[in-house]
Amino acid sequence: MAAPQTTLGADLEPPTTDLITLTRHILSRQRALGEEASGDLTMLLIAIQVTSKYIASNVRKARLINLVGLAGASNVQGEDQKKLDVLSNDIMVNALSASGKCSVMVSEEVDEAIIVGGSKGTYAVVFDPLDGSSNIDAGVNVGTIFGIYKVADPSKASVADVLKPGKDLVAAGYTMYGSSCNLVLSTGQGVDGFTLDEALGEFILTHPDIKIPSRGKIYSFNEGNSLHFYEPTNKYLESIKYPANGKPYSARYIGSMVADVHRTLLYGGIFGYPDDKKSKDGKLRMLYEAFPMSFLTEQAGGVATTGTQRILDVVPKNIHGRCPVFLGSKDDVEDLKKFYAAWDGEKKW
Ligand code: AHM
Ligand code: MG
Repeated sequence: MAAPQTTLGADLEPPTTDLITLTRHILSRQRALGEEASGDLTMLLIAIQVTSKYIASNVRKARLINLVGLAGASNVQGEDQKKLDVLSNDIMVNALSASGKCSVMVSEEVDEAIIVGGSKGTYAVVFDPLDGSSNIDAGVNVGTIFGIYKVADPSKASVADVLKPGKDLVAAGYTMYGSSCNLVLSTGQGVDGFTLDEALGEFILTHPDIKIPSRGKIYSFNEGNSLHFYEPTNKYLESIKYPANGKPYSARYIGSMVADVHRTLLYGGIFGYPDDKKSKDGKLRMLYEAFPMSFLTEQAGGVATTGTQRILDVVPKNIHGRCPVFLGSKDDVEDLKKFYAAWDGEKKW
């Protein structure tokens, strides 16, 4: 008997002859700004995309080249650093320093802000070189998150250049190292997603102008913490698990913010890492986790809140500070906010 046939391939399109690479995309955005664009942001973003390719290559080979496991040190938050955390950090610090366009850096893995001596760079970059470390050794998706601020006077570059609210970011993005390597970027004119074509060594525009659906069907929280959650968070979760219409939301939680936010941007729904009775500031770091992801979310038409205030309005007091995060589809996050608005309890945020 003949094997059953699939229809795969019946309507395959020939390959495009007009690839939009990330470099081409960034250059076209620069050209659209005309004379006022110096090209510095372009150079900086090109440096970042190279670090993403290099980190992606190391993540993929990690098990084979003895890059799994702990590095034997801990970072300022007291977390054990993995070898890949340290390597990814060094890759980014070296590339950004060498770009000549960056005079201040803040990394999750480095205690103090890094001031690049003698740099005339007019930008500051905040980053988590490899987010989702707990997933690294299991081969689960991890990612790099970055945000970019303008530096007013590079000769006086200081930590003050990054102690600014997320609404002041000029660009933000992340690279997800997963079944495919995706770089998602916003320079404040919407959000575009690129997929690394490993044969070409180029990020190709595959997700132009990402818009979050106004409502989703997925919630993404670490419910193992619900014992500690404030009442509005738990009540909201109840409302989507036992809804009046009998159609509960699905739960998806990878435990890598980049992967959970990436899915939320594409499919819609809500991602949350709440503050709670035990962790009054939540877990996620403001500068290099909450702000870039909130910037991308808003640029894609979604909402990002601490439960009671817009995340991008928060002014950070120190570079490794944390804040609660609820982000995603507009209608879903607005529903969550209503539970906080109706609550007469107190929380820090
Ligand atoms: P990390 O920067 O140490 O990797 O921690 C951040 C990660 C996020 O990617 C993820 O959303 C969260 O921590 C997961 O935390 P938990 O394991 O408590 O659910
Ligand atoms: Mg992180």
